[in-house]
Amino acid sequence: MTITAKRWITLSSAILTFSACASDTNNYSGSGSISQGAAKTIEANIFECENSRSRVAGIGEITDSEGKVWTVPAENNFASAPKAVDLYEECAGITPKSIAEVDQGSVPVVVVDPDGQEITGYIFADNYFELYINGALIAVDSVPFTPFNSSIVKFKVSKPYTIAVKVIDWEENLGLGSEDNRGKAFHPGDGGFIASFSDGTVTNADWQAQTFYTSPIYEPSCLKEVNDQRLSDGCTTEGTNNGQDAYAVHWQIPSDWMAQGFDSTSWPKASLYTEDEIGVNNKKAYMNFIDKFSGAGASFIWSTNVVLDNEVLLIYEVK
Ligand SMILES: [Ca+2]
Ligand SMILES: [Ca+2]
Ligand SMILES: [Ca+2]
Repeated sequence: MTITAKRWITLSSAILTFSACASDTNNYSGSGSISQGAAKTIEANIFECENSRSRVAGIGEITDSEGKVWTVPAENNFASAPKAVDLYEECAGITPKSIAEVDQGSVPVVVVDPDGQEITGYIFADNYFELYINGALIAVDSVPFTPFNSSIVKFKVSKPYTIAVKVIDWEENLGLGSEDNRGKAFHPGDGGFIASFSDGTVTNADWQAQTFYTSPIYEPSCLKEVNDQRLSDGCTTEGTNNGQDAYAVHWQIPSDWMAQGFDSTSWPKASLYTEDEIGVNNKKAYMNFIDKFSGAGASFIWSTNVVLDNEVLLIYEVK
């Protein structure tokens, strides 16, 4: 059998293309699983905004290089879990100018321990949070993506107790970790989480933060790991108009991560971010209640990369 010249060229270019892809993926040597390109949209939009404008909040699935399927931006309980009461939520027309205008007495109390202390929490997340106390899901954010909102929760619990929060920096380009923003079709959005509680607990560097989904990554060799630190500070955070082939790294979340007693001692400490870095000075959902956030001594926290880490778990034990 003879191979014509034309057929040989087609074959060899196919081999070259394949090895180029394979070597890019092989540049990644970390503990996660790597996928490339856009996810398949599973739900086009899980949130409708009546009185304002919101980015489309979809959910997708993507298959990694070994055939495992991952949900992006993250598995979540938005559809089924109780929503936190809104401090500020433009889609629902809830726009108080300060905490004094909020009827805090009407916020339902979730009982974790019947003889515990009643605690009020004030929360702002870019973009979405799910709050667990001692493994019990207290409430989830009422707005998954935008507009930016803020929340109030109440629960009854005895010390010591464990706060566990899943935070998601939502994405428009599912599986690609990006959104259409600042003139770029694939602009990597950023995250950020801040909260204070009436027992004096605040978000700070004593919390632990671990990423489970990092994207967009254009050159997997930029990723590093040191012990349990999943580092992407060597990776670009620039937007692009050609982000459709971006990589994403996924790590499996332990099923009992939110439980009291879960061993997170190897996780990194939370990284702190300023209000300027998160960009909240034009967000009324934050500024109208700033005395419950930075004014209460709380800091914005996330994992080590507030731009590229899109699904982050936060854990803190209140003594
Ligand atoms: Ca939100
Ligand atoms: Ca991001
Ligand atoms: Ca964001």
